[in-house]
Amino acid sequence: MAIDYSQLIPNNVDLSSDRRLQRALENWQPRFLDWWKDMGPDGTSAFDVYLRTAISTDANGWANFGHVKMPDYRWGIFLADRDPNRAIAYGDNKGKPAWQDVPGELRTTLRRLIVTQGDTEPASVEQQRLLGRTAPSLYDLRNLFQINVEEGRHLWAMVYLLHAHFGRDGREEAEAMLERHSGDPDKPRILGAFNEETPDWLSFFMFTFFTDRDGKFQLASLAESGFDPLSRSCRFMLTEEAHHMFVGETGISRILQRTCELMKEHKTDDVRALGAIDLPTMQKYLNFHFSVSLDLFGQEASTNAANYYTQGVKGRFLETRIEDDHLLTDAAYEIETVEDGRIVKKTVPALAALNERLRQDYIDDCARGVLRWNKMIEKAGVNFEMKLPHRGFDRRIGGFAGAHVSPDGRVLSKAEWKANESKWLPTAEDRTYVTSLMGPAVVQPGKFAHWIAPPARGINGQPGDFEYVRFN
Ligand code: BYC
Repeated sequence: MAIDYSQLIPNNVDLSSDRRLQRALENWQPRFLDWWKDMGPDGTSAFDVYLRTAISTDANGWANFGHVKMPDYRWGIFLADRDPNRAIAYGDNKGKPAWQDVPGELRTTLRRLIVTQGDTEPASVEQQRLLGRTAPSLYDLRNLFQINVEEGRHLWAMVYLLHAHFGRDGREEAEAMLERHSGDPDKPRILGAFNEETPDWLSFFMFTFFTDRDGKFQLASLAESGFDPLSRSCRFMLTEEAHHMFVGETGISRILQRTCELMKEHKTDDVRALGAIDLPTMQKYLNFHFSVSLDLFGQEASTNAANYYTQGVKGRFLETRIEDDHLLTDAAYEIETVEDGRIVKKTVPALAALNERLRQDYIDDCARGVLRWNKMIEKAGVNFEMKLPHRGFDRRIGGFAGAHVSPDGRVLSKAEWKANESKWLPTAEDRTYVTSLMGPAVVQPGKFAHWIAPPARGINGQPGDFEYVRFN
């Protein structure tokens, strides 16, 4: 369905036919814009940015490019088209028609999941708020802003669901989305990773590779929801998510490329002396962002996850393509956890292990990206391999929390951990070094900061010296 841009809130949900809902969202809109002004990309309201705006939800319509001032971006409500025959694919309600309204008994559960999902979107914009000041190029600056406006739209997607389906509670939750802030000691964001800082572009690219990828897997699981409006919202969000992970993967790849070029050219590993980011530092940032993102999948054995599945609220990644009974009542799954100072395998009911299964899907996906980085390093003639650390490394949530697990999966004493921590995780000195490379922003079209290679191609086929952002 085409999106109606003539309205204050562009949408493809026929908003004008529900005056009450329309008014409620029109009341929320200025509050969102105030939040964007205060907490969104700093000092950017006059910039013209070459952005992609969705004009319809079909394959051709969501990639429409042009220069736009970000506060004028048409944030709106877009759901993927409805399949009138869609049935719930799993759990106790398997085979029943998908719900168009929230079943009373699932109200609290669904609200909670939607709030948790929604909360991450503005959180990431807050985390990235200052990065524009130190962008390594106009191309990268534009990509940052594209991600930021789309995260804003993803917040709109969840706020629409709250307003449309959860009455007063939903409206209150929508307000609270703008009141919690990333890293705020009194009102923090809900999930751990979204209260960390994203102070530099290496962190940003790692975040968009690892943490946005959690978004991909969580959204895909929620796209299997029996609650059809949630499913349709997530389906459309996923089309945008792919670009965010592309920015992360290619961003890291371009830093690696530059580092390898300098290593070869100057026959040295010490590229810090040459103003680039050395490979061991890249590995430490990877370790940090991977483990923080693994925590986002929750506990290995979770009754919450089992209930979501049984009730038909949240499915598995690509649920309908899996060949089994989609009930899992008799199935088992092997998880790893720490017991008596050792990593042990335990077989638990598959229903309880759904968070872990999704985490495994995620790890496999991350590993494919790391393989591509390693191919690039190898092709550059450098002998170094980036590695994902063990799933138990530096965890805060689940069975590994509190244990000291090395990147290669050994349980260590506290003293051993302390003696090695600075080899595995970014130290204050590493962070100071990386920060020292950042900024001021490189704003000449076609120019790039010294520590990163140019991209292989421009956005939407644009030439290398395209003016992606005009500062006015
Ligand atoms: N931090 O039974 P468990 C994205 C809590 S990213 C803090 O395992 P469950 C994006 C948990 O809430 C995708 N607390 O929980 C990316 C629970 O609390 P209660 C975001 C945590 O429910 C980049 C307790 O521990 N979307 O879109 O099975 C940029 C027990 O845990 C954490 C979603 O997450 C944590 N890391 O699983 C922009 C989807 N982990 O009940 C955007 C919606 C767990 O004891 N959320 N806890 O009070 C969910 O599906 C689930 O809430 C979780 C947790 C998977 C997060």
